[in-house]
Amino acid sequence: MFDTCEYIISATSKKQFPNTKNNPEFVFLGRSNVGKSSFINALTNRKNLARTSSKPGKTIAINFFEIDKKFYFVDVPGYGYASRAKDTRQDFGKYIEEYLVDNKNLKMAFLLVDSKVGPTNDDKLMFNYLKYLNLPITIIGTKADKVGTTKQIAQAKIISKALEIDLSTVILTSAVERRGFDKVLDLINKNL
Ligand SMILES: Nc1nc2c(ncn2[C@@H]2O[C@H](COP(=O)(O)OP(=O)(O)OP(=O)(O)O)[C@@H](O)[C@H]2O)c(=O)[nH]1
Ligand SMILES: [Mg+2]
Repeated sequence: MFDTCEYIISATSKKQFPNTKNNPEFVFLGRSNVGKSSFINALTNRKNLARTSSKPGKTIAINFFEIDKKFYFVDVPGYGYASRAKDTRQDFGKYIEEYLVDNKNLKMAFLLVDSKVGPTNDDKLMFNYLKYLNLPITIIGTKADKVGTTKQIAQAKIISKALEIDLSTVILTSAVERRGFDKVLDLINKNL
């Protein structure tokens, strides 16, 4: 577990991005309401590090968290939230892109998809975009507690097939049941 988890800033433009001192960064992406902020809280074992909400569109800036004074977790606004004004959505796209492109410190993009729903078209677009940027990607299934125990593997297969990736690389997690995080922590440790 981590000793310190510190909120640094909510950035809405590139010039607000903090100087991460060439330390490793890990970003969590996914559609709105998929459970990104809850995931970060469960992963760090903190209740309210990242703000969560039952209403989609809670996270509206890129939030930086400094972990153990030596690496960063980055929580970004979710995509695919139709009710958001169009110009706001374009702004989001712009600064998420500014964050992702040419970011040499970014060790892993965790793409979160709903375990039960599987990858949506937006998820596939994001996955392809991350691949195009040559970023290391890990697919995380969220809210696995909503999938019956017997259906877990079948759901993971649906995700791996839809994205054409190896089944063994899909990690199903539940922030509610605090499950699946060991594998994620392993991946993070391997990239430090
Ligand atoms: N059952 C279940 N619900 C979850 C889980 N993780 C998150 N949720 C719920 O899903 C909703 C959205 O969670 P958030 O963590 O705020 O989602 P987000 O992806 O950060 O959303 P945006 O900030 O809008 O992009 C909340 O009501 C959470 O309680 C989970 O593992 N299981
Ligand atoms: Mg959020």
